[in-house]
Amino acid sequence: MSMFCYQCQETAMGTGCTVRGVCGKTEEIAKLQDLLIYSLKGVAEVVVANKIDVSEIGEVNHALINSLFTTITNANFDGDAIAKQISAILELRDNLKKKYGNVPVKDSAVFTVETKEEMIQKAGEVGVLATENEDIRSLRQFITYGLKGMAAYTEHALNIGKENLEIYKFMYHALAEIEDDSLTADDLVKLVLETGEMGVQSMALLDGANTSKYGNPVITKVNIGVRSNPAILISGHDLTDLEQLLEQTKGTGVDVYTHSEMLPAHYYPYFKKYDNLVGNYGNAWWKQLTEFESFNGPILFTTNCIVPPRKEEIRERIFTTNATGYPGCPHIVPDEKGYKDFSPIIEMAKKLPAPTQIEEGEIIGGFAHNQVFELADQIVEAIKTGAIKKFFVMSGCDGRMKSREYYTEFAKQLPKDTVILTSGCAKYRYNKLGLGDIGGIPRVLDAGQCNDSYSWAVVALKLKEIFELADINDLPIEFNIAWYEQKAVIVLMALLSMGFKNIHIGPTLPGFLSPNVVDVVVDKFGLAKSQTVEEDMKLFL
Ligand code: SF4
Ligand code: SF3
Repeated sequence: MSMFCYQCQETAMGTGCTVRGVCGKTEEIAKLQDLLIYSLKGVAEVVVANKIDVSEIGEVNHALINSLFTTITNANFDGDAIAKQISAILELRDNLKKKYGNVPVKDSAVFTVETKEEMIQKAGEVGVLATENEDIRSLRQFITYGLKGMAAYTEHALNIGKENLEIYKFMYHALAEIEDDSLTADDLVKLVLETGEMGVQSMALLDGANTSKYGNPVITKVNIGVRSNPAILISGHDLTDLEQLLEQTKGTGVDVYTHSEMLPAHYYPYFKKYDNLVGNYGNAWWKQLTEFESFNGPILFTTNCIVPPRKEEIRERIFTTNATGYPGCPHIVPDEKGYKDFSPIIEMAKKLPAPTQIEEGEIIGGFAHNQVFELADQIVEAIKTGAIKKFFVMSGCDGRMKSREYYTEFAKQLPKDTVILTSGCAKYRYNKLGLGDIGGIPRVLDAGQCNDSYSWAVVALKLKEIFELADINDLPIEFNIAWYEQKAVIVLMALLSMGFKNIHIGPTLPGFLSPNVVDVVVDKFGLAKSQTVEEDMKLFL
């Protein structure tokens, strides 16, 4: 076995990628990512052992979240960039030791490596399989993946200038705890829930950051057709990158289209003033190889998910920023004021043909918590009269697996008195089906990106209050979540920590959950795997 990774839903055979990632990750990238995580554990050891006040170590906090984010599925395939990041983390770790003293003895806090080869060799000793007990390994990885998702949301908030020091503090604490061999499985289950609680905080932080800067999302119809100008496609989740791109393309004759998880940007009032923000092109991330081809113009990745481009012609049009990276693709870094120079992308766009139309029409979204609260009377009335019998939270991710057709079929077969609450790229499985409305309320309500799953938790709490229920699980809300990468893991953990029970996830259970850990989550939280559409329809209704 040359590598081992089982962090995402597409992991080979449902158990682990051992030769090459299904995502395209090579042994080298997998190992460098393992070592980056291990280096972060060393930093955490130093911070925790020395009781360092996190408000004094801003640079380390930011490197921590950026590094965790770098290891998320489909974010970074650039080995040189990851190796550089490892060296930077080790330098920060050693500077902390010099400044704060009290060096802990754990290997993660003292090991040294110089070259990429040494890094790869060291990684062989410290990867996922270094923990022999499969249940402890499972819980440690569950927490690690939750932290990765949390880091992504925290970084987007940071880009807007918003931070919550408690989140950093928790991350160091959790990374140090998962290095601690004295912790039992029960201790780690407790830490899973604590991670979920902090996940709620990270989504709340990002929600606050996004809405304070860009306004509360409002109901919006988004064009899915094209115009005749040359254009740039922006993908990922970072709204500050979109803002800078729109500012820099203003008046240049270059249009901007969103892709995949950037679609919800259209819902924010702030972006409506840009008349060159034309619409959303294409679908979820996994369709990018064909959609990038017909888009014709350059593509900017602000976060995952990158699919390694098979054609050189497409690779040449890809730019990355933030935690993303791909070998040979220009990576745009901000100056000390946070300004990113997107002029190479704009210049490239001007020389390329306009996008080829692949769809036409509009899709509707913008149902984040504030907008839903404005419709509260209408929704409560519809529940009371029985016009709406049930809500189905179908947030999460989309992916390549054929079995994900389940979600389209499930949406189609849901009775007409049910409403789908969605967020994340999972929506592309049913947001163009034309499922109609119930007295003016669309049957698919899109709150936004995966982090906006937070909105559905807020809405559920509000409904619990309105209907004066003792238990949130007494609401007519079912959860049928599609997961793919580690942001969905933190969303799931957050829901569990909030007390939501009987959540169904699919298309498969996480490969990183060992049989015993599966038993615990089934027992404690009623977590279940989605079955066939027919079986689940019977069960839910
Ligand atoms: Fe495999 Fe997923 Fe890991 Fe990629 S991220 S190597 S597909 S488990
Ligand atoms: Fe999608 Fe990658 Fe998870 Fe943000 S963009 S939800 S998969």
